[in-house]
Amino acid sequence: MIWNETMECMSRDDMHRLQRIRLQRTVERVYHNCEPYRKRMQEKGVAPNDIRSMDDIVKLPFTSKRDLRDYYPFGLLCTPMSEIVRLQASSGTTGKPVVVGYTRNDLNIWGEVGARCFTAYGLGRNDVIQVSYGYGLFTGGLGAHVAVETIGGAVLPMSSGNTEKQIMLMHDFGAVGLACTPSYALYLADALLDSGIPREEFKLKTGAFGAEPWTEGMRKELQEKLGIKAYDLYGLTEIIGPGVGHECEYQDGTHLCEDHFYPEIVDPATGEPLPPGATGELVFSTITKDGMPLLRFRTRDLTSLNYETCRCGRTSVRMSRILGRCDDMLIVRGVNVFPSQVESVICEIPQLEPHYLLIVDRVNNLDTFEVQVEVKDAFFSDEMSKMLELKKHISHRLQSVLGISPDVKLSEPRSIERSQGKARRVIDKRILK
Ligand code: DLL
Repeated sequence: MIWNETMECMSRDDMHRLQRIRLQRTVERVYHNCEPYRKRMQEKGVAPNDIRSMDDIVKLPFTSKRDLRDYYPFGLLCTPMSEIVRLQASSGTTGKPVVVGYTRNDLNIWGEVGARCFTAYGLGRNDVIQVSYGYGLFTGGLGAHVAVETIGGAVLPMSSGNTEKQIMLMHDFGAVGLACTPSYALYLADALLDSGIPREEFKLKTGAFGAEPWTEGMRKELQEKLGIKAYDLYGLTEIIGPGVGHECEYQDGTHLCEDHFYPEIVDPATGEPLPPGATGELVFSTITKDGMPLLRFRTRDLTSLNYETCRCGRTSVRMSRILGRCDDMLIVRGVNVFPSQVESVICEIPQLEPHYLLIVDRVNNLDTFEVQVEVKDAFFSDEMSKMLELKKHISHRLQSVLGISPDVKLSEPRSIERSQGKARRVIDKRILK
């Protein structure tokens, strides 16, 4: 099912034309209504009428999380406060949060793009959809909420936590859709098993998972454990929240709502644009938002874009799974390591649970790298030789994928801390030294 066929299946030429018009309008607006943008553009020697085609976008300065911090809280708003009807924020690792202001029109856009996502997952007006993303300043809960309301489904606003109740209501209310982080979905899957309620008594068939990187292996695990189809939901606070992109029934790339959020891929080190298909840093320009439009925002997310028409009929560009964030990349003994690479190895080994933790440290000027991973109940054994053999196998697989060999520590079932929101997978003790 497609929510907005005109926009989602438009020819590439028409899309380009629409994007150009919308970009030009946005550039005009930020230039005339927002001092920091005007200053930056003047410094770069670019004026609104220099943007004649989409290719001219590279003339515009980048924006980054740093700018949102520097102009905290409202310095990047392009409308008077009287037009702002909602504030959301994302907590950074340090200091002040990143704040975003939405006008009524921005909230309508959020509902529209969210509706595209949930429709693409096959959900509709007859479905009860449980939203177990956190409600509050985090955009997950309220973003998924407005999406479900827009498609006319019945939203069950659970927020995260209170797992027993989550399972009870999922069962009693016959929830068909579940929206939460993939790590929380995994937690719920285990809780569902523990509840003793037969799986056939649940109506769950669709998951809308995002807010953190996850792998194909994790998808398989979730689909099997919950008996559902698990779809990717992508977004970020600065751009709007969940709804920037979504998978369709073919689960073959995340369609971006590019009539609202124009994507580019650049070299994360130099900022130079990369050719179509190349992997690099995703950059977004919002081209319809009023409250706080962002031009050329550096997401730090690493991915690639595919402009071929999808089998579902949508022409919208598809991004591949987020490999990780530039700033999540660990450099261990000079080798680049992404947590998602470790996850893909763990998910392909049947004796392991997809619960893991990477611990990096520096001892005597040498990096140490430990991967803790849980062994499944059925395989956990007191027999030393069995466990040693498994450890060797994991080390060998990690070595061949990562190019370095971590110390593998097998943990007992359910010993690694579970997450109810975004999972914390990495402890880098070197940062504290
Ligand atoms: O996580 C918004 C969101 C809520 C998206 C619910 C999807 C579902 P932030 O807290 O600002 O916003 O974090 C944004 O999370 O730049 C990515 O690094 C990561 N991320 C979000 N969705 C995905 C995904 C929300 N589907 C940051 N796959 C982004 C991989 C994701 N990473």
